[in-house]
Amino acid sequence: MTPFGILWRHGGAFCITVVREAPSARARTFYNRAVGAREKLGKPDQRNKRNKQQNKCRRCCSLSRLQPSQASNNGSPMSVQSKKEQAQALRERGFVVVPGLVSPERCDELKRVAQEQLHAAAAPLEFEADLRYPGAPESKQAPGGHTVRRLLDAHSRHARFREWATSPEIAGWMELYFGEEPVLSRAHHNCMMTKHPMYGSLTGWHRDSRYWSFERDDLVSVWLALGAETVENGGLWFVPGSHTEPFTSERFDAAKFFRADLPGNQAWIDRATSPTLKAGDVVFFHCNTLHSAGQNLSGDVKFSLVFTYHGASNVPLPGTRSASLPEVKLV
Ligand SMILES: O=C(O)CCC(=O)C(=O)O
Repeated sequence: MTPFGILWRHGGAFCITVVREAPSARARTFYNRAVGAREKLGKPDQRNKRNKQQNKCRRCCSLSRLQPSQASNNGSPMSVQSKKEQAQALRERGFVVVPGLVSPERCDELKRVAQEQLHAAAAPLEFEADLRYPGAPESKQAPGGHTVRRLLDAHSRHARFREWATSPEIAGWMELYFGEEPVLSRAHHNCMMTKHPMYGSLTGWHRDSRYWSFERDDLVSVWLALGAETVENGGLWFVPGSHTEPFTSERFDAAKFFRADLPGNQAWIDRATSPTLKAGDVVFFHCNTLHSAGQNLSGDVKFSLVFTYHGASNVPLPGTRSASLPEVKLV
C-alpha cells in the first residue's frame, strides 16, 4: 500500500500524519480528525468502508474490552475477580473498557440533567473558544463562540453527578486498583464533557498528566459514556501500553501534545484503537496513557461524565493547580 500523508496544522505548527493503509477508511478517519472537514467525510460507499474499519477497531480493542459477562449490567455490583481482571488490564494496557456498568435509566437521568444545564448555560463552563483546539471557534465573538466544551465541577453542580463519582462501585474499584484509600480530585476532569457537531474541536495526542502535579504520575480517570461513542461522533482513541513508556520531552510539542511529525511517535500512534462505547459503558484510563479524540461528525451532542482518582498517599504538590480545590475521600 502507498503511504498516505495528511498535512494539518496544530497549535501554529504544521504536522504530517502518515497513514500506512492508504487511501482506506482509516486514512479518511485520520484526515477528518486532523482537519475537521465535514465536507471531506465522503460519499455513502466510503462511509461504509469506514464503518468496516471501525469494526476492525472493535476487534483490535477486544483485549482491553472485557466481555459483558465479566462485568455487571445495570449497575449491579461486579465480582471481585472481575474487578481484579479489569484492574490488571488497566495496569498492562493503560485503559480498560467495562461494558454496561451503569444502567440505561441512570444514564438517561444523568444526560437529562446535563442537557438542562447546557441549555441554561449554568456556570462554571469551559468553552471551545477557550481552548481553540482544531475545529474550535477563533474567539467567543466568532460564530459558535459560545459552544460549551465542558460543564465544569460536575461534583458540585448536581447530586446525581456526585452520587456516581463517589458511588460504592467506583470507590471499591479504585481501592482495589490503588491498594489504599482512593481520593477524588476536584481539580482535574471533574466535568461533563459535551462534544458538539458544530464547533466541537478535536483533541490531539496527549497524556493527561502533562499539566497535573502529584507526587507520582499515578491517577486514573473514569469516562462514563451517556450515549453511543464512535469514531464518527468524536470518540476517544487510546495507544495501548503508552502509559509505561518513558517518552522524553522532545517527543511532545510546546503545548505538550505528542508530536505526530516524528516517525518514532507515528509508530506509537499507528497502534491506537478507538473503543466503540454504548450508553453505560465506562473506560478507566491511566493519566499517562496517550489518547486523542476526533470531531463530532454526527448530528447530536455527545455527553460523557469524567472524574479522576488517585491513592491517598499520592498527594497533589502544594501550590499547584492540582492542589487548588479540596479533594474528596471515598472510603
Ligand atoms: O473528547 C475529547 O476531545 C478529548 C478529551 C480529553 O482527552 C481530555 O480532556 O483530556
